[in-house]
Amino acid sequence: MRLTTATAWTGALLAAGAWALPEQGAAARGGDPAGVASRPNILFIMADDHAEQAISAYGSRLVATPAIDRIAREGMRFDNAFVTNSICAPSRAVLLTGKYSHRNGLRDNRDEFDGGQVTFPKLLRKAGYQTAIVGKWHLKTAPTGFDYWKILIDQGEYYRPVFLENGEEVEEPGYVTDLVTDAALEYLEKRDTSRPFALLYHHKAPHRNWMPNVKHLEPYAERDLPLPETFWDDYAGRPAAAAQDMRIADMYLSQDMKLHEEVYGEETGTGGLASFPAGESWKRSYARMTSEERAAWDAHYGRVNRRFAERRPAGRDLTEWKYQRYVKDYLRCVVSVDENVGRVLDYLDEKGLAEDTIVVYTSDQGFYLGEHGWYDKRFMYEESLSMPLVVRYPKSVPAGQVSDSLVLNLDFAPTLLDYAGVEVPADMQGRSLRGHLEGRRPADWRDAIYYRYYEFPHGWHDVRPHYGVRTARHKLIHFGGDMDVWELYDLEADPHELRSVYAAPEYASVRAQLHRRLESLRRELGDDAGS
Ligand SMILES: [Ca+2]
Repeated sequence: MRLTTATAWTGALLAAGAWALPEQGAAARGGDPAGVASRPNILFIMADDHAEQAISAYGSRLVATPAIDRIAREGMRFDNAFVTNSICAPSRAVLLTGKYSHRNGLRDNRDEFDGGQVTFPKLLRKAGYQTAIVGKWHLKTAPTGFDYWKILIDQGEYYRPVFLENGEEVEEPGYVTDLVTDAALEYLEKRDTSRPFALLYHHKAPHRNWMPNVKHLEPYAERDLPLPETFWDDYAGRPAAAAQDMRIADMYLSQDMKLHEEVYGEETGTGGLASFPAGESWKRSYARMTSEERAAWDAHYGRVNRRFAERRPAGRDLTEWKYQRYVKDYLRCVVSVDENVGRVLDYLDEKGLAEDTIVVYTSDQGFYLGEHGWYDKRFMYEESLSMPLVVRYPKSVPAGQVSDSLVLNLDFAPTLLDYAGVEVPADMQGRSLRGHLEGRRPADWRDAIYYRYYEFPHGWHDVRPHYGVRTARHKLIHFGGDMDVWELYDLEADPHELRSVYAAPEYASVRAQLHRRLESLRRELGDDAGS
């Protein structure tokens, strides 16, 4: 059942009985024998493509994010948090199931999520929690395990987005990040206060094509941002890095740069998928704004268009111009996300809920903000392998902690179940972070993580399928598809991963150890070989 044809499947859902009333929790049945009411509330906040480089708690040089920083300051920041497959839908399937892509069946953005499988919201709901998701879903099939859902269809729109509210289509005027937050607050306001809640509050922003709220257009208007050190990477010795189509230099002049057709003339960007009708797509996005929004938009971008028409940047000059345009819009979207996270934190304070609520802020993966000359994600290199992760729970998590343990998005489901007092199914592949959060790091914590990316040759950006292992210091990657290439990085000597030392004689023993570790991880996790 696909979500893209909303009206068709709404009927099917009704027929299938998906509208049955939520199960009643113990507390609602009278009394509280299971102690449900004393369990923590869960507010799980996930942004889309929000890189650590754009969060001030992680030392960003680019933007201030006071609300997200507050969660970090009042709880724990994880500095080595990673995803198992750096792309939108697969990351969300890992979150729900606590299982790798090869086990939950969703390997790339083309796959559909099997909603019949066990997920942590289903288990929480069975245990008496009221469960809800608002905002980005992106798993094609209808949500299961939630009492309430109000989701965007596919990627969603920045302006006047269309939501599916428990199956019913609702188009709402305004800006998506504000509207998703309104939905979250409305849900909290209407909830049953006798039972704990688990709310997944998922932003679309700052996903491509980075359309800011018109009230946030002025920041960065008159100042330029610094280029990352690796911006002009030549990809020497890294054929998969050289072969991708995700360079800022190749971004669309229409959809990404928001130039008008009369200014750019002919689209010269490949944008990650040369056959994509970028100009038409941009016109449709622009047309979604109200006349007032459009007037504010044009007041700012009209100037950008005029300056572009006067200067006509080309070559490296054009690439640097694109970088400024891209990253500024990205950061403006982040400003709105942070402002809205602040609204929700304020709500928890006002209602006296902060003490009893676990608040998680994370993203479905990291992102390139010009490092290696790129935007997008997918690669097992640090910027996209990483995800920001900060967690606050005043009742049991001391403030001001930082962890450098290797943690994964696989660990979310076991952690939240653990805190809710629900048994973690044996076939979930992550581990609870509770010990870390409460200052008791388990002695047998993992010393290596396994990664695998699949989307090739279909889909966007031409990143070759690859898998690998990362330890605290080293990373071994195998690129397949139309290649057969191994890379090895020493993250201490080469933190930007510019020089593969796979063939270097002095790394022979490290290489052999990593190969063994990779094979043992694959056996342990039940992933077969193959590229
Ligand atoms: Ca994403």
